[in-house]
Amino acid sequence: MAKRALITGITGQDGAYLSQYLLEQGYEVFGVVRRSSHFGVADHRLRWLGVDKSVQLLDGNLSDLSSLIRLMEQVKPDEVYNLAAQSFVASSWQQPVLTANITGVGVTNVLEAVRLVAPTARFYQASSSEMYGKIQEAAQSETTPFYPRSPYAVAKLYGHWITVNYRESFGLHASSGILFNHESPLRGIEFVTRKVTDGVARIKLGLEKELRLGNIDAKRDWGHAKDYVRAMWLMLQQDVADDYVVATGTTTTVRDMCRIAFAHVGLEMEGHLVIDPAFFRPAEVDVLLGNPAKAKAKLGWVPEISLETMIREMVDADLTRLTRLSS
Ligand code: G4F
Repeated sequence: MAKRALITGITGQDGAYLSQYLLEQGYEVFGVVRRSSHFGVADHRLRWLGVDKSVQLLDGNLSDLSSLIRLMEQVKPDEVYNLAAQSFVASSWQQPVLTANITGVGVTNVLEAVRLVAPTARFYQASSSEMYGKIQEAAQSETTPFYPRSPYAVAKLYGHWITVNYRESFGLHASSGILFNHESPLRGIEFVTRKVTDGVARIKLGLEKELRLGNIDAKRDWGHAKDYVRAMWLMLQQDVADDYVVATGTTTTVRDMCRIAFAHVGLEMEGHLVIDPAFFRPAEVDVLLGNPAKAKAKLGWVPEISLETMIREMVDADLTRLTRLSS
């Protein structure tokens, strides 16, 4: 019988790529979606990957435990992937309580539903490298102490530890993937890589003249979402649940990432890039660099797509989209 996977956050970047990956493995895929009056908009990423007709979307909400309990009873999942969150760091200063409720306490709701209804299901929590914040070690691994620097990171830290706690308290097969930044053409426009690739495509097509960014000295360890969803799945195939850093092991400044995007369309970024203090954050994570040695050794996971290849793919996808829109 086909395995059944339930994904919260299925309409996001990772939810779409994970759905595609699990369908390729022969899974039946179910996704939790927040009810909205904007019918037909939420599943655009699933449509982009051509998997919208192959997944079943069900109404539910991370802040409503009873909806999650009902979904567990209905789906009877073998694997549960908790990807839903208020995931934009900058917004977490504007909506700190919502971020705490969904990105933090929401994890407990999903874990409770698993514990009460589907205790043998394997659980994946989308933890984040943002938890390292003001880094305590040059390359961050599973043993590096955390120092969160935003309401988002504080909420993610709660989600991480409640996952560890449910594993230790109730013996759930609950794993936490500490994923470093991961991007793709399906990335939301508010995140810096996609903002850059969209901006570069607009400038190339003559639709805009400038690209306004905040702190371009920040450094991130960027990988491709397609590679990273494979690591999520591998974690749930292990006999014993555990926590894993998923990263490339290379860090790059926003400035250099930007340069790759401009160079791809034959432009110099200097004439177009404007530094705008509006995009600076109240507290910044200056540098993130992951050490993925454990994921490599235990999961056999290695990233396959480089930053350069990914940024070029994103710029090309934005050029295609904008050309279609403006013709
Ligand atoms: O792309 P970002 O918004 O991603 P951030 O804050 O690192 O968080 C992302 O990765 C985390 C994993 O580490 C996830 F947990 C989280 O959900 C999200 O997916 O910003 C990256 C860097 C920051 O240092 C930011 O200050 O880019 C800098 N930046 C400079 N100018 C900008 C901009 N970021 C954005 N979004 N917009 C700018 O104009």
